[in-house]
Amino acid sequence: KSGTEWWRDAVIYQVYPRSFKDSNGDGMGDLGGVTEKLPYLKQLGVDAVWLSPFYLSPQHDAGYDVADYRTIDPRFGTLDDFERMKDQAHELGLKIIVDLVPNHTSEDHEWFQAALASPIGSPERARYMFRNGKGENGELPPNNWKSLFGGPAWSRIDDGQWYLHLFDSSQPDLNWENPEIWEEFRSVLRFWLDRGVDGFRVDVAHGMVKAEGLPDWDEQVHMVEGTDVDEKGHAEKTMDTGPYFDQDGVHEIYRDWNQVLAEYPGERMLVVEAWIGPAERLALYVRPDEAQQAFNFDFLIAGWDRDRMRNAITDSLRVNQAVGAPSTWVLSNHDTVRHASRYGLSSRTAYPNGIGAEDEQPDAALGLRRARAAALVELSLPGSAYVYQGDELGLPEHTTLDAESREDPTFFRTEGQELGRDGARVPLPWSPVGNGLGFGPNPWLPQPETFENITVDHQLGNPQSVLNLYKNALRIRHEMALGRAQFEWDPMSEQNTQILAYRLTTDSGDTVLVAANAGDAAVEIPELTTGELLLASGQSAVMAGKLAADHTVWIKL
Ligand code: TEU
Repeated sequence: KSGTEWWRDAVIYQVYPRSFKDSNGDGMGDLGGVTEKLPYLKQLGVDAVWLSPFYLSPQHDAGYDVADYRTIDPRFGTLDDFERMKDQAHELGLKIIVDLVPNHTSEDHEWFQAALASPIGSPERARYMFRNGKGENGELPPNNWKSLFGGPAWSRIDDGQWYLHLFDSSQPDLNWENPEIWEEFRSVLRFWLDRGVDGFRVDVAHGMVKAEGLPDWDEQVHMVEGTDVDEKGHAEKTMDTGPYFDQDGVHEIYRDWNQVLAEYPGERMLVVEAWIGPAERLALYVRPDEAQQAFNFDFLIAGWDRDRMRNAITDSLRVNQAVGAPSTWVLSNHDTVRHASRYGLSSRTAYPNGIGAEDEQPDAALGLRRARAAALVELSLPGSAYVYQGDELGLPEHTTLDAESREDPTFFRTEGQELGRDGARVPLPWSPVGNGLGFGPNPWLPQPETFENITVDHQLGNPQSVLNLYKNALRIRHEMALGRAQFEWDPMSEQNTQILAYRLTTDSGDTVLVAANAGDAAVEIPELTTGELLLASGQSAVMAGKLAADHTVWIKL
């Protein structure tokens, strides 16, 4: 698809390397495992693979704490393993996107070690956010910022200075006012571009530039008003833009990187991870001279709620059209509760950041039914779709992991109040036979019993499986080029408040009606009788001209 900006309608599969496939039996997935399973991804029908970080790291935040941006962590392999994986992917026609973590390094990075070893005011300190504390002896942190993982965002070192870390204390924030940082990241980009990567996923892409003077966080100023809130009052928080997020100056970085990518032949892309609202603010990151895509988390947090999904779709298409960028559609990632479980909670819009120890257990059957229905929405919308490894199996969250197995710093920093994200990061079940269900022996996180009957092998052999639903959806999506189709809401969406219905007109002039029932009762859809049913989210989706609750259909008109 060269010359057509492949990423505009690409389906991009997120590999979480430590949990995908272990090729050397050390309990942790690796690049060899990815290479081994590339044919699986090809068969599934995706266009590209995004790999979460595999760089040298002490793994305090599962690799989002990078000690060396140009070295592969030995747990995951070598640069040769990377080359092999990339070459094989390209031979299969799959693009490769790697993760870039520019907001912070690991405390083990040589720069941070040098900063600790150098005096206050030295150029080594100036690469990070060191400040003197408040109070008589500087014993109070420089401001009131909190770490996103819980606890304070400042830690104090021996000589009394404090350093900023928006995440774990092992992840010191870089100082993007320092030109040396700009130079280094240009060089890191070129290092991987020279090695043939097709794109980068930018971690905490809205965080590198902090507000002038590092003012205190103020709820009155920094909370985005008026977003829907679940019964725990949670959703509003996702759109906290803070004095540390979404500062106008951050766009200079994307303009700079856009130029770096343009030095290279082929169509390379940046996708930014920015948990911000409203949609208009997010669209600024995908202006023609910045990044190519931004994750659409409004769609993710909309849950299985008709009105919120509808608004998220309308807003995203509108703001992206204005800047000429494709919308993206995301249901889950390694930071959120897997949607097959989230959709099984009593709130349709349950906040995605973790099921608490005291919380209700999800209704697995309900969650799975809705996950299948949501997949047919996600994979039919125009633009680019992200599939997190295991989405295609309908994997549930592991909600009963014991404390000893957990590794996510959010669990520790909140003293267990938040269970954290490990439940969404459990190694994939490939086959029913022993050895970590085909992942490899002694997986770094134990798999729940429920994985035993939903392995890839089981699902390949069952025409009704989630895996085959994904394969069918991706095949039709490609054949009809749905990702580039014209979108319009079907009038049904005005008349009926539980139906999400839209029409897609393809380049070859076909029209597909997508109808999802996010209500509680079956609804009559006349086109079920007059049109051709292309795909249904389940065997009981359609009965007597009616679309059952929690189901989606694709109908060719
Ligand atoms: O996440 C950034 C982020 O802002 C949210 O995902 C959220 O704050 C977090 O999940 C709260 O628990 C990115 C990565 O996706 C995540 O895995 C890393 O831990 C984080 O950055 C730090 O690098």
